[in-house]
Amino acid sequence: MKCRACRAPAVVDVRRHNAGFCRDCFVEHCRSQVRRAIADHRMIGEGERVLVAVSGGKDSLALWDLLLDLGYAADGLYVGLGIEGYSEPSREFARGFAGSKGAELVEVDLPGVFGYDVRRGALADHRVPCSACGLSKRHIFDRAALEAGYDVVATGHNLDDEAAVLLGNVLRWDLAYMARQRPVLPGGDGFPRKVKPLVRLAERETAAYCILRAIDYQVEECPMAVGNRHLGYKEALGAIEELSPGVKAAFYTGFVDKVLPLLAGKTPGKGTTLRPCKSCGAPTTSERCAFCRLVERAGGNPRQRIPVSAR
Ligand code: Q46
Ligand code: ZN
Repeated sequence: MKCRACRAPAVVDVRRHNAGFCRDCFVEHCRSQVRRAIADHRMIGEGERVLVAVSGGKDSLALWDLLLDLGYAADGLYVGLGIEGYSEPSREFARGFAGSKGAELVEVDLPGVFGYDVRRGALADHRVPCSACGLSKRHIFDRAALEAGYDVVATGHNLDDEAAVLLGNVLRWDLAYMARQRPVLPGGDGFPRKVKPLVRLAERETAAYCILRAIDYQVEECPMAVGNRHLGYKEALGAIEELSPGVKAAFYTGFVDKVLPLLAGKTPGKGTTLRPCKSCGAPTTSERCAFCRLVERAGGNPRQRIPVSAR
């Protein structure tokens, strides 16, 4: 197979585009997909400071690399989840990347700062681990970004992630969740803007990107992911994509272009009054936010501010 752009021998094939790419043209393909996502959805404005949610995996490191290459002022934020055998090596991949680029990595360690880990938080708050983890990460990304003056938080959700979440929401016709599943969540009311610049790239492409750019990343799956519904949805969509290349992208982009505009006004919480959490000041609908309640149940220490240590 030849590269679609320059006719050199191809090293990566992207079946949904029915195209192969050589190394350089594939990297350029990834850049142009990210450039287009950012432009189409007005994700990042000129001169804005970006905080990239970095896990040490392929998606977040590819995202960070792409944003830096496209000239954005992008720092990383790594949240240590205290997951044995997984969190520490993940942090080392994040540090390794930051070191190789001379980029700034901010670190917040859940056990060190808040006195609990994901497993304990989940048990204490009667949640599955991914729910306790997601709640903790969202809170920390939001607070850290606002406190440190970033304009926007960028996450590494790729096309496969978004299509799998969408499938789950569609199977239940969960209109409120569907309305929130946007490539950009606008900021305001005490929340930073949140963007997903990788929505036009599949998981296989972000992995190939890291390999071709010699980016070392955590290849192990999180041990807490076992039984996660979204993994099943991803597999199901993968099987459909095999039969019909391109259908996954059509499913997701069709939703964004045709369905999301119809869901305006169905966002959960719309019209409810937010007030500052009594413990941490984050916007919430109750006296104390869900994060502070989780921290307390897990026997940890709620914090007024998030101490970030830049490396
Ligand atoms: S890190 Fe956290 Fe993921 Fe592990 S516990 Fe679940 S949500 S699977 S992105
Ligand atoms: Zn709080």
